[in-house]
Amino acid sequence: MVQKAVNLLTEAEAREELARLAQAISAANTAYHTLDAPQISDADYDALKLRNAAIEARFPALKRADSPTDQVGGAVAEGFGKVAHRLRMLSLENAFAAEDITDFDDRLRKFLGHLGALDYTAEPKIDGLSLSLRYESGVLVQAATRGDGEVGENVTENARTIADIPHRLTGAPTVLEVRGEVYMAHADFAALNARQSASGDKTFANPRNAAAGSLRQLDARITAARPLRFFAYSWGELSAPLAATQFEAIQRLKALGFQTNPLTILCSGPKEMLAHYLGIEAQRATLGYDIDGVVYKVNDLALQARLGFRSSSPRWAIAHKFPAELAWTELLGIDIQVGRTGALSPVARLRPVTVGGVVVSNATLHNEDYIAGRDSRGQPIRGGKDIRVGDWVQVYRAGDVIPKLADVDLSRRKDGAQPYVFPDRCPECGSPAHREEGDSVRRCTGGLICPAQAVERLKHFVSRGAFDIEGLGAKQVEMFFNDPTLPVRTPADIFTLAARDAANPLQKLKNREGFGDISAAKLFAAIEARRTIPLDRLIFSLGLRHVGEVAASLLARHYSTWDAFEAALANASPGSPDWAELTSINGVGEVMAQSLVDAFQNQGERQAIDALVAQLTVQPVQARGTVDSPVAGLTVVFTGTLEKMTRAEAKARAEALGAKVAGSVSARTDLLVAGPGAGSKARDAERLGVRMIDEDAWLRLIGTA
Ligand code: 3BD
Repeated sequence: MVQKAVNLLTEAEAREELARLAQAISAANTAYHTLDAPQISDADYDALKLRNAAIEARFPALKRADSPTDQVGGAVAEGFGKVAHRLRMLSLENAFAAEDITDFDDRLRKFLGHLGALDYTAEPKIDGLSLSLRYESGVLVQAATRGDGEVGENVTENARTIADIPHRLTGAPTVLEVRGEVYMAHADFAALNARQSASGDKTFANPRNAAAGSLRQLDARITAARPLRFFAYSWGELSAPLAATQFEAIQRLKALGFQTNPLTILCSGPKEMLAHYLGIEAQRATLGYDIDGVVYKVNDLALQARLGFRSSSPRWAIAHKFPAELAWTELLGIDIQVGRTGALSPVARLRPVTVGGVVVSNATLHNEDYIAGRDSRGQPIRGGKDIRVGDWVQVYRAGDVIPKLADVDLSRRKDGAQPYVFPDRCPECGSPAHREEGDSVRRCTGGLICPAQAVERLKHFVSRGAFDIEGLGAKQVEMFFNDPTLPVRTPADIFTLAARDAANPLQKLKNREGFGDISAAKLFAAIEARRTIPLDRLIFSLGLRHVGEVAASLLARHYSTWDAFEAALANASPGSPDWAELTSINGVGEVMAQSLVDAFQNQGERQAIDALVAQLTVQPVQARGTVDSPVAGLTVVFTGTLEKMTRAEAKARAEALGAKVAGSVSARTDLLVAGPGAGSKARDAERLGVRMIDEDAWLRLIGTA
């Protein structure tokens, strides 16, 4: 076939050809990876890929969601491509006690002003990993892992090898994202481990790890040989609604060809939910796959929409977890780890023991009071029993978090066991370790001269919400920290790495073990790409005590530019105008303000910060108006009786639209929404000339009347 030159293609022709190429390349990939039976020659395959890339280069706007450029294709793939979820993958709130479930139901009914019982779906919580599948016109075009909920990994080729995942759907909405859990059944897991050990390969600790390890194989042929399964339980972007209720939506997914969990039922209120929880718990051991609880979801999708979500989890769902598994083992020793802020954290070194299918050899001991058997207020915990090296202790795992201790068995305590003496010097740098009034932890006072603090600060610096430099993770940071030729001891050193490597003709990074031409160049490029950084990320990356991601964002939004932020902190001291401004920021308290001021007025810290900023271009952050709505940025007050929704719902909705909701009317109020029975607030508004509207006008204003 004679092909038209790329530069002669019209836009319509290009679009058509990209669609054809995506299909052809995907079919070739499947034949090669999944079926292990290539249907076209390598040269033809390369020609297709090249043509696709050339068309995309000329028409970048036409690049498809399932572009072959982003797929894991041949053996050259170095890692998975990133996929930004069009709709965020949310988290689930956890509950452990029955009261948490009745509280949950009460909270929702109050929020909605609902007097009768609410209906919920109840389904087992599969202990696997979540996956989002995107179908366009009924064709599976992309599969992405959850990642951090915003950005996941493109595992399309791998997902195509899972038998439970249909490649084509009939009768589906044009755009349909199906979300669910990838897991491995017990029998398949046992057989896989048997095969692995027979072939001398590593075995997996539990089915969840086996599922994760199998899905995240760069070579889809390996995934294809692993018996993965998939249950659909939710959805993302849709071009048309699936149904009016959660239960019907799941039935619709089943009708489309997905596996849905057969233990999904409808419940009316907490009594039935708890009964189903006990029923599922009783079947847990015989299900044939791991579950770690039951998930309840409000059935009516219109109510789900009204309930919305806060920060990252929906208000309308909750996970009721099964009690954690427990195991007794011996405490071999207590190690002290030094964290980013100097905190000395005691860690129990345990004789390895299996807890819920995972071998545990460490557990957190929190702090010195915890070891001594006291809580932060000096009240006894564990009945006041302290923990000594050599004791028999009970460990448990709750979710993926680091294991904890539940109890200590005094009857097995060895003669002569001594109470643990918490160190008063940093085990890493020898500096005094102080415990401040009101603080539960002891901290190393060495600051950046303490190598442990410096390394942890660097790890934080390159972490996800901070600089997030590809190819420079915790492991690489530790390597570079102690590197004789290319040491990285401060954040600024990261940005001089390439220049220092270029200036050293003898020991190039690319010639080292674990590196090569490509990986060294990639690392330098990834660092270069972060030389321009938004102010909020920069502030968070500094890793200052009490300054997390949310605070960093508030600070950046308030000061907008690095210069304004830096000047304010360099000049602020309690009582000064800069201090007053700093602490006036909603969400910034005295403790955080002091931590910021301390850092910016400490010589060592200042030097490190200045050297870093000298390497960067800091992007200003917009003050407000990130949400595009008629009420974004307005300060709104609700008063009187609202008839269409509760006060809580009105507040949540206004905040979701970018408005600030205040409790009382002042000169700074932009809008008073007054229902019947409005009293003093309406009079205040009138006196101050604040605009006043009724509930219906409010609903029209926000476009939901
Ligand atoms: C399951 C969120 C919502 C759609 C948010 C309500 C947190 C893992 O069987 N429903 C299920 C299961 C998980 C779910 C939702 N329904 N979210 C659900 C879920 N039946 N496992 N999850 N997830 C999925 C998560 N994963 C990793 C890290 C943090 N959160």
